[in-house]
Amino acid sequence: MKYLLFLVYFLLILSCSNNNEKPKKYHPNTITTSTHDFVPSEINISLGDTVFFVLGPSHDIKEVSEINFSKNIPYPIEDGFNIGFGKSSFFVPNEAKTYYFICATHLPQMKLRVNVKK
Ligand SMILES: [Cu+2]
Repeated sequence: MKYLLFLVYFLLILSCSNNNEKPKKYHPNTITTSTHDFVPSEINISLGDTVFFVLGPSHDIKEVSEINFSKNIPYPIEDGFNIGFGKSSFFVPNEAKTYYFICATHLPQMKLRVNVKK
């Protein structure tokens, strides 16, 4: 009887630990999307660090100039960084400066600053 109780207990533990409700754990430098926001909307990193992106299906991301960022103009920087809708990717900045990103669909709300220090 004790053995049976132990077995039931063991199976219960096993079934609880195997569910898929655990929150996904990403690298700390990961930008995700929630409703109409990048999460976080600003990130501070060091030169040489990698920023990871996990975008929801209704969001894309484009690098824009500081001026277009402040004026909510979704015109991308030529040869700038961008990711398509719902895609995951990563970005390795090669300069210590602030990089500006937007999701064109959800301007003026959906913006991201990546501050890179030396
Ligand atoms: Cu968006």
